[in-house]
Amino acid sequence: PLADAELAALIDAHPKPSSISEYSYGTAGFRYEAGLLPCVFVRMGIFTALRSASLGGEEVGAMITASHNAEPDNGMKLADSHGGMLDAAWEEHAVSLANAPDSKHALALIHTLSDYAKGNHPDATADGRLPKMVVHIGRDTRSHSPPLAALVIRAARAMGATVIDHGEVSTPMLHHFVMHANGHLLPSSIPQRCNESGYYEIMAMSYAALLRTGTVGSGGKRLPTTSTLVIDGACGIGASKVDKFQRIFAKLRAEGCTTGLPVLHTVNFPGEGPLNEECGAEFVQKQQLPPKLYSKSAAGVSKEYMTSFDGDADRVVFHFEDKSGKFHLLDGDKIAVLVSSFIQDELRCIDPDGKAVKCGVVQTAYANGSSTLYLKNVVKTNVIIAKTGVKFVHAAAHHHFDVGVYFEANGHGTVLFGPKFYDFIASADARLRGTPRHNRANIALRRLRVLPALVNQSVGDAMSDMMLVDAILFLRGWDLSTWARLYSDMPSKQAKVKVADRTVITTNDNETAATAPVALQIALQAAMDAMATQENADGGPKPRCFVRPSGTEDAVRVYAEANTQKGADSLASEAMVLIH
Ligand code: 16G
Ligand code: ZN
Repeated sequence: PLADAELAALIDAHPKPSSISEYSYGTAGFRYEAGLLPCVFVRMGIFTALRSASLGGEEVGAMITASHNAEPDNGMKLADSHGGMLDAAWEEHAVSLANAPDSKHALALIHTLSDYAKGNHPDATADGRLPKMVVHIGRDTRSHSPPLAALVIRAARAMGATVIDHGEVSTPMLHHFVMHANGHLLPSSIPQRCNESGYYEIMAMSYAALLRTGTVGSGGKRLPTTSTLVIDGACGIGASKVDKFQRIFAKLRAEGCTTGLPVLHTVNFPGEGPLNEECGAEFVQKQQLPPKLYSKSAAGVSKEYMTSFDGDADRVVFHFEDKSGKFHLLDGDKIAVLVSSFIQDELRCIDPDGKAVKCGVVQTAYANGSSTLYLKNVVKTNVIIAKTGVKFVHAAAHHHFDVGVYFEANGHGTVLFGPKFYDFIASADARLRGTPRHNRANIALRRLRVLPALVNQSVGDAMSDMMLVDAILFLRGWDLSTWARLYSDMPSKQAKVKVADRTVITTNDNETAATAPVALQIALQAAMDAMATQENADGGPKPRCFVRPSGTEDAVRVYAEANTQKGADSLASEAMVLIH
């Protein structure tokens, strides 16, 4: 029996604001100005409990954050029991519950969902009670996050759920906790650690193990230009967490593990400047500009080796200033190239035909054409273009590949390792046992073996991606300029157009072409063809332009790339005119 009266009172106390006609679940959950959210958050506290019950007591999570948005916004990302994004069918239930007109309608829905949960798990339900429910809650550093989190917690408890409140954490940490809480879903080679210190420990140990493989025979060189890594925390949660993580380095050093450890110098802590403003991954990647450094400790800092996180630390990009003071950005595409070529090279050291494990990269339409061409022609890997948004690229990587690397150009990404990869490691382990440690296949095996723990497989993770990239650069003996030179980005231009109704524009599955209005795509294609003739570049990627309705904002987005900045700008302007 549910505590109907208590639930109704909570729902009634937080009615739907009159300015909202319908809450929508965007690409990454609910995201609104903080003042509009109490209504949704109460209902999502109830909802997460129901989701956990529907999975027979598997643990789920809710993260309170608006990621790279400005400080006044907040939002919620939901984590399913495997640690990844909420199941699509349940997104619809979440939306229905968020929009129920009053507590009576909401309760009807709550009863339907709880009956469904009971029906699915008859063994787990005693005297008509719901199965066990466990909900993990995390929040970012926004000033309104604690009261909003308190609402979610109250509502989940009113449902009878056990709530584990992790306090201030990054989004990927919350996803990690949920993934690790459901130990039976975790590959056996990954140690189960469902708390903050365990999260750091797994990452630090696997990172150090990866560096150590550089001391024997192959690679392992830290250049002076990579000895200090400067981390722009976007004045958000990531900065505080890197600082805690860094303390483990001190322990490693004390234990004599000094090989190649860089100094992590964090700047832009919470409170030092406005969240995500003129700093952080979103600003740096979209504006193609270096971040403003708010911290006092940033004075005179070297800009040769830098990263920027976004406000909830699930995105990372790298950047540096060269000797002439010019700014260079290494975005998610560059990370995909670095990581996928590294993994593939190591796999080939054990399996020269590359047949045992199917590797591939998932990108979105925003991936720079040069990166796609490089992946296909130089890395010689499979490339799939999927719809924008982590839930889509993640699903594609999981579905198509045994080792699936996905990165959005904006810096969100990770690597997924499937069962065939783990089998491959187990059989290589048996075959290579007893071979000398400097044997290249033996080294490759030790490198590959630690990756599933170093990488956060639940979702993109700025800290974990940063450590992975740093380790690969160390093993390759590269700095950011060597990495940047792998290929040159095609000049590109992004723009957005406010329209009365963005839904009149529809696209194909991966958003590379518009399907309606029909005339729009014909005109875009003509513009691309004309640009190709005009620029007349041989061999390289062709000029490209696409438009898509945003999944997070009331606008249509435009992307264009060409062989010159002028060409990209003019293609984008043509597209903007066509949309108006
Ligand atoms: C969300 C997505 C991000 C995507 C962006 C596109 C997640 C966690 N985040 O922020 O991956 O690039 O939406 O926004 O999925 P848009 O649809 O407004 O262009
Ligand atoms: Zn984010």
